[in-house]
Amino acid sequence: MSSTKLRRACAALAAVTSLALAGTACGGGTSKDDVKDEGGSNATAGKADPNAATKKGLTVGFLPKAVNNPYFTSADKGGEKALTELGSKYKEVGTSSATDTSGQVSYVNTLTQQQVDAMAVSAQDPGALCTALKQAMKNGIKVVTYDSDTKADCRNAFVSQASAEALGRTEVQLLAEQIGYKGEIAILSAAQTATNQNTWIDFMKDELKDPKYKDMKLVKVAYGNDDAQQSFQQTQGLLQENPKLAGIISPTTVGIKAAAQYLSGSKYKGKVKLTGLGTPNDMRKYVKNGTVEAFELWDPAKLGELAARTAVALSSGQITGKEGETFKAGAMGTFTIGKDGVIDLGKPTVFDKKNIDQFDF
Ligand code: RAM
Repeated sequence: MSSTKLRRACAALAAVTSLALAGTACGGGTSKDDVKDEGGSNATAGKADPNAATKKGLTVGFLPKAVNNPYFTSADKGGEKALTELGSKYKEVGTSSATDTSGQVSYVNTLTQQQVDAMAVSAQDPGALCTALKQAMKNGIKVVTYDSDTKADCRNAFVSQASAEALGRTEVQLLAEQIGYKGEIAILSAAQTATNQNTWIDFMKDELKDPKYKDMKLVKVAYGNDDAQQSFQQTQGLLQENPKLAGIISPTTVGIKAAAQYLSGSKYKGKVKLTGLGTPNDMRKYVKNGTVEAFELWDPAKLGELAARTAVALSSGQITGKEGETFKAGAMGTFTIGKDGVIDLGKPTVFDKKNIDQFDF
């Protein structure tokens, strides 16, 4: 059996049996570092070859936090488009809830069992997927996280939407300007375990330590679980429990839309300020009706495209995920891998009534 076939057989076995059994049956497991690619190039070994040919005919599985979130529909469509252009295949699997961590683990195992070449995963939880992702990598599958990361040793690279620090700090700055640097504020987040939101919230808290925010107080972090109804109810609860609330930051497209919907139909419209991360198409009407002044986001389709191109570059051996490696991502240009295997998409855009009509996503 060729090394690739053996690796694939072991991958399938590992996904359906206990890890110990698979390990024994596969002679203790094959390290990704000693797997040679059938095409002859040392695609999975420790050294990147930036001039290696881009492989075609690969299958890349996308596993978003939740399949019914329009943000991920846009992101994954970007991934699909890029893979089609590159002559590879796209597939998407995933749970319908952003808090079904065990469901997400099962989908990692499913993709491993299906012997995909690479997977792009937006993690619902930083640690829960690790064992399954490591098993996938052990079997030669390239693992890219996008949007929401796992631990650095549980994937080959993380495609980040923007600098997490800049996102966290600018959301506080945006709200501070809107409330005149004064008053009680709250955060309406997604799932309590979401790696991306929690990282941004840590930077928000750090930003708030600056003396210029001394008259602002974070009174509560609520979780709407990226579910429209729960986010709507959490917004309602925040305002009932905190009648002096001056503003809300919602760093989730589902949360900010639901909060805007609630505020827009309430006596708080235009009085309690709302900012965070939303899509221009979701937020347009709330900007136009005076509920929301300004918010930010990146283009989700570009994030998905970069995740797909990173997966193909990894599978082609052009990069391994080490800091300093560079690769060409088609018309998106050249990207350099940063510390801990992080690749930044770029800078987010701030949307307000002046520019919102220029965007359609
Ligand atoms: C939601 C998800 C996603 C996040 C965006 C901003 O759609 O929580 O992970 O990146 O919002």
